[in-house]
Amino acid sequence: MMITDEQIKIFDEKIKSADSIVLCAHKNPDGDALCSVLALGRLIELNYGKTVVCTYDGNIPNNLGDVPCRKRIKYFERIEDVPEMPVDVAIVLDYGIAKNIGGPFKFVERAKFVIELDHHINDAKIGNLCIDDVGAAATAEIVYSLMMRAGWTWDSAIATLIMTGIVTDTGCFKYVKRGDVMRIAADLVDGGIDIQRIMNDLANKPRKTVVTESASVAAAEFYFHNRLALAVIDSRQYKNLDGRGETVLNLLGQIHGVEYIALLKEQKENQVGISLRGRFRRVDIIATQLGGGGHQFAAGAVVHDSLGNVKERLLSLFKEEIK
Ligand SMILES: [Mn+2]
Repeated sequence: MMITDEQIKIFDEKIKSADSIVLCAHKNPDGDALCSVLALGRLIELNYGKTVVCTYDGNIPNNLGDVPCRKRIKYFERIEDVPEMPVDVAIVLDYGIAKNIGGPFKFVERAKFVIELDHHINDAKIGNLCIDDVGAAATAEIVYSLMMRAGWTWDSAIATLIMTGIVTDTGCFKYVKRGDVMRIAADLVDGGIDIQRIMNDLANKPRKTVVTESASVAAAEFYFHNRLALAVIDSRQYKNLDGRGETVLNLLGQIHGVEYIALLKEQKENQVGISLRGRFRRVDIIATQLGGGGHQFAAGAVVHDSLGNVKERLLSLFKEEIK
């Protein structure tokens, strides 16, 4: 994707004339969502001399607790004078579909102008200016492209944030489809970024999380001649989880013959979070049928029903898919 001169011009004009700028991404931010918001926020402060408000809803996992500028992002309900705060420009990053944004969406609704940067497939864009690229491996890649095209100055905090977004969304370069993101990573490494340190900081979970994840793996069930691995984390164990239970998905995905991996998380009574992964098998269609979405081989949904009903429904969808 090429960011056009026209897009740069509009971005520049809107930011220059804005008195209040709010940034947000999807609820329960992952590395790409969180770091893209923080990187673009810092870039605007550095290059336009403007103060921005970075917001989120849900939880930020512990393993992202040490990313640069982490303290700059605020839980949306803790932003002072929320009811009155006018919003000139809202920037939504890595959001997928509008309802994924959660609480901060009220800032977006109030905004005079909305800018979006995203790499999700989305038929209902909310931006007045859309700097999207479905071929990008991470939204952080789009932030980098914008920074380069605009000729902005940047620092090591921004570089670390961009690299963290890239390594988390690419599964440390496992899901890379296009060389661009490797070239960006190469430039960041030459600029002094230490990938090993970033990976080390990301491997930083509470012990109870790893214990809960491993118990869920040990109790996993297998269906359709072992092609589907299905793990569950019930509401009692859910509070121990940090992030999405990525380790459960990764471990089950290492089993010979497993093509689909599903993790059901009972977030509370009658609310189940579903994470789906496919090993060269699409799972986004099933996620969409459950009211969610995501990427081809990594998708998810939240269903308001009992754990038993959700499991039954998921199994019947997989039965259709696999037959
Ligand atoms: Mn992303």
